[in-house]
Amino acid sequence: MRESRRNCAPAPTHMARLVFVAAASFIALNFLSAVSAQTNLVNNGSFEEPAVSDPNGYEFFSDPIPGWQLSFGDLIELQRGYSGWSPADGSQWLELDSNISAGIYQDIQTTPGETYILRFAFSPRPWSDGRANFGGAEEYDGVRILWDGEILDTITGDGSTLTNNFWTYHTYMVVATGSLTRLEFQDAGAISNSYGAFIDDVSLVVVPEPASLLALAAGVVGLAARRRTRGR
Ligand SMILES: [Ca+2]
Ligand SMILES: [Ca+2]
Repeated sequence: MRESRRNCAPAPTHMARLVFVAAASFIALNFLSAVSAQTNLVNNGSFEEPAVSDPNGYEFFSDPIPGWQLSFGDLIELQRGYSGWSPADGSQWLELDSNISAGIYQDIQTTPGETYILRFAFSPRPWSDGRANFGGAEEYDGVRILWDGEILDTITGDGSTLTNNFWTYHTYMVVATGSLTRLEFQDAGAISNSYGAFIDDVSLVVVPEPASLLALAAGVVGLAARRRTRGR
């Protein structure tokens, strides 16, 4: 067996596989840290302004608030510790069904042709505040995400068994076609009833340019080569 194996292409050694895995992990980690180091282009993406001062933990604000404007709906509702529920980031989050269904948007300066990573947290509204008892029951809460007027995705969730916010993060790669791009979130719940989807921690960052990723990859190849030389 040993003899025939020698005549074939050499099987990757354990060390070679380890180096490959280490290199791939190194690239992935550096890519992620390069992305996270980018500036968040979304203004007030965590909905921390204006600060909710109502002791009940929720407040309705007139349109607009810092960074965000209504595309439809009447008021902008922010919550802060309402019913003991937790934010995804900071202290506050936004409810997309305030008095009635609402949509909010922000026009962001972008570079045509550039790729960005959009990320945000979504939670259906928990029913633990007795929502079902005061006519608030609906099958699901939801959010529709629009980039430059096009629907990117629609996410729905059932909060009927939740006792606290249940945040999930959603990430998209988007490309800008103009120097100003509209990012919009619309309520996509079953009914307009003043109970709806929560969003928080919205970010948009530039994807690191291919040139810097190539430099990274070159660095990894160099590292692997040095290891091989040392191993001989
Ligand atoms: Ca927040
Ligand atoms: Ca609703």
